[in-house]
Order: sequence, then C-alpha cells, then structure tokens
Amino acid sequence: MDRLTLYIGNKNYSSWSFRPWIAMVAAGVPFDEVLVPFDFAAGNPRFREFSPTGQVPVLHHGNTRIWQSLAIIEYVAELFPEVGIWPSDREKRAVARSISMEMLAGFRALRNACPMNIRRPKAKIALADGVMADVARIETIWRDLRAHSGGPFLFGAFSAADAMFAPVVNRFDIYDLVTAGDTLSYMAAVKSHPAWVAWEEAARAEPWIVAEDEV
Ligand SMILES: N[C@@H](CCC(=O)N[C@@H](CS)C(=O)NCC(=O)O)C(=O)O
Repeated sequence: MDRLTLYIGNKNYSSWSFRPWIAMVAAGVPFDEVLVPFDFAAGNPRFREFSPTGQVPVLHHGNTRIWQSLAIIEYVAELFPEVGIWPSDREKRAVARSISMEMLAGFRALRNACPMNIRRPKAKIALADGVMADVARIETIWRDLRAHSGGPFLFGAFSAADAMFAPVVNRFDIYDLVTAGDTLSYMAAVKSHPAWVAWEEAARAEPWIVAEDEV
C-alpha cells in the first residue's frame, strides 16, 4: 500500500488539522506528516500546491487527494478497519458520526469567538452571543454519552468522535468556559491521551504567532 501523507497547519492553531491527526495517531495508523505553517499575510499560497481547497488538512494517498477532516478520518477508517477508529457497534457508530457531523457543521459561535490555541494561558474573555449555548449543547453530548459508555472517552475507548471534539477540549480549557466535574474529567482524559500530549509538545515548540487567533 502507498504511504499516507497528511498535510497539516500549525499545531498550535490548526484545529481542523488536529482532528484527523489525533484520530490517526491514537489508532496507530502509520503516516507521514507535512506541516506547512499559516501565512495569512500572503493568503496561504503554498496550500494551493497540495490542497484542492487551499486549506488544511489534506491527505495524499498515491494519486488520491482527500480533503475535509471528517472525510479523511472516514477514508483512513476504511483503509484500516481493524484499528477501531469508529465504535464497532453499528448504533454507536451512527451516533458517533452524528455528533462528528454536528461538530463539523455547527458550534460556529464557539468556533468563531474562541479559536484553538494550545499555548494560550487560561483566561476568560467577554463572550459573544451564542457561545454558552454551544458550550451547553456540547456538555450535554459528552455527559449523555459517557453516562452510557462509562467513559473515560465518549464511547469508552478513544474514537473518531473524541478526535472531532479534541479542539473543543482546548477551547473549554483556555477560555475557562466550564466548571462541571464530569466535563472536566472528560477533558482531563483527553488531555492525558499520549496522542494529545505529543501534539501539545510540538505545538508548544513552534515559533509562529498567528495574531488573528490570539484572542
Ligand atoms: N471543514 C474543513 C475546514 C478546513 C479549514 O478551515 N482549515 C483551516 C485551518 S484549521 C485553513 O486551512 N485555513 C487557511 C485558509 O482558509 O486560508 C475541514 O474539516 O477540513
């Protein structure tokens, strides 16, 4: 099989890159990564060289190009059905996909007001309308699923659903958005996963500052 190459942006800021990366690393999928830092002043011209949308993440597999974080996760899950990227139970897998799509398509108030920023020290900000409604909906999703699965992750073992919400764990943390014990315990479980720890270490070592994402 051709090797997989995942093109990503800055680990400190690129929330969409983080999702397939952590899903693949947590599942033990072998791949090469190419990190191309953001250059907003120049409009990310380099991204067009490897990405049909001019955005990251993008997966290259032979001559095939796969873009959109969730489509990348689906492709890899089909290539490696044995590694359990999605829950094995069909109904749980359907719910995992439902909340992953909800993440991909929604929570815009939270995503717009509170960019992922791994290095940012914890501090509250003035919140735009709608942010706390997004927070409440996400807490309900996490609470209901973990009550059912017993945790520590949404469906017991780490899955693509946890990967899709991983940047939200950072947002809840750095903007000090949540206080509920069960939410904090889920965040602690995600933040102590070895794949998270590896991403965070690399993010902290990066030299680039993206002013737009420094709230
Ligand atoms: N829906 C896309 C979002 C991709 C996206 O917005 N990527 C950002 C980085 S996190 C990007 O490439 N921004 C650069 C740009 O838009 O010029 C996905 O799921 O992959």
